[in-house]
Amino acid sequence: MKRVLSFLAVTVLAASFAQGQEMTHPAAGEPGIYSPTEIKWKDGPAFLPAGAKFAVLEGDPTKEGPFVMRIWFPAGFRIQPHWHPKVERVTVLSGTLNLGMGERFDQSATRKMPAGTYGFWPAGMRHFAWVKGKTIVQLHGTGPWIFTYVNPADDPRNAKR
Ligand SMILES: [Cu+2]
Repeated sequence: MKRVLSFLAVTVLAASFAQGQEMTHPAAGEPGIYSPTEIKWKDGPAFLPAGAKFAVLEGDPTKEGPFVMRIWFPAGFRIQPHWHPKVERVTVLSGTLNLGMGERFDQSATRKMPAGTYGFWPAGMRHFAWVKGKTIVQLHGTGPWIFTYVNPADDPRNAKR
């Protein structure tokens, strides 16, 4: 059944390309073309403090398998020290991400990642970040994507309920 469905999906995809149609509004995580003006941003993700927005473009970061997501940070946004059990891969699309390594947030000990920069760091590496102006990053990797703060008090998921 799954094979039939993916065959159908590929056929539909091929057909829409053949007709020269743009697949302008794919559902989040579904095959298609995601032009920057059509990306549907949502508040979140839940592991970040309020103010950020995100959009999942491919796959599902909560499940096994590859995913691509974007995160929009407002000016002045900070991400406290945290780590992931898998390699983190970040492409800065606009603005500048300032990234530091270590268990303690230190704004003066960060490296500038201006638009166009790519970086990846190993699983388990403790790191933190901040932005001066609005910044968009693209995160791609393999789910499930787990985000663990060094200090649990920094985790907004703990503040709820
Ligand atoms: Cu991270």
